Amino acid sequence: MNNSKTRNIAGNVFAAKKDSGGKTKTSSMMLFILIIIASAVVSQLFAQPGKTLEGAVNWGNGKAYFFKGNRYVRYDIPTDRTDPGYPKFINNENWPGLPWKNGIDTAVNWDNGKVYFFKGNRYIRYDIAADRIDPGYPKFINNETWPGLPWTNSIDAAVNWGNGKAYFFKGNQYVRYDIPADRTDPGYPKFINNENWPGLPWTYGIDAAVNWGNGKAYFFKGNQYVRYDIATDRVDAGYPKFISNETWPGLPALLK
Ligand SMILES: [Ca+2]
Repeated sequence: MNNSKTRNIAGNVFAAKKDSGGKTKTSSMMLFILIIIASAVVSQLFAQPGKTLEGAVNWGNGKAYFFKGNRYVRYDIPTDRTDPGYPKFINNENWPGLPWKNGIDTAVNWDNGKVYFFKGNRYIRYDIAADRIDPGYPKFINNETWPGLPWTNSIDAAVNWGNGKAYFFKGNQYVRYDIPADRTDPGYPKFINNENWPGLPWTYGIDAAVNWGNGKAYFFKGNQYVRYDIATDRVDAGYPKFISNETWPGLPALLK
């Protein structure tokens, strides 16, 4: 079916060429090229960018932020819904000093009044009280700034576990970072698997993770999420679920 279609299109083009004069031949070829360019542009415009989150962070004041592309939403934790007026754009007005307008890899609240944002091979420290990034950033992700972290770019997700440890995820691996000692714990990276993360349905490519501050953490991948119970150290029953307006009111608007 597809082959014959291709043959017909090719045949028509050939016939058009054969029948046309010189000038018409050139213009029909240009039209052909324009159609190819136009279809490429249209397919880019309508391409599903992937309904996935890029970052999630608990701000520690009853609000959480979710990032995707060049936009973000503020989520109200007590009422469990997206605040009115969101999504908004990531810009210098909304995030003073943030050097990036899109594609945040991950963000993590360090629980000391600072939030770290990561993008590519760099990161920044954001001061919650001052509501702007600290001077001297961005810095590079390396062994001096993040001792023991085995990666220097494109962190998938990071979450503060609330017990002096934070977890960083990249690909099929993760590390546990000791916050007071400011270094990666020995023995890491380890693999993301059912032994290390009981009940987690994914072994690679975590989009985002956030500690909800109530003994639960959420992990997001694609159009799904799981709720992880920190005390029992396993995914709660009934997960994964889909990210929808029922499970995360207002959040799907960010993923469009
Ligand atoms: Ca991410």
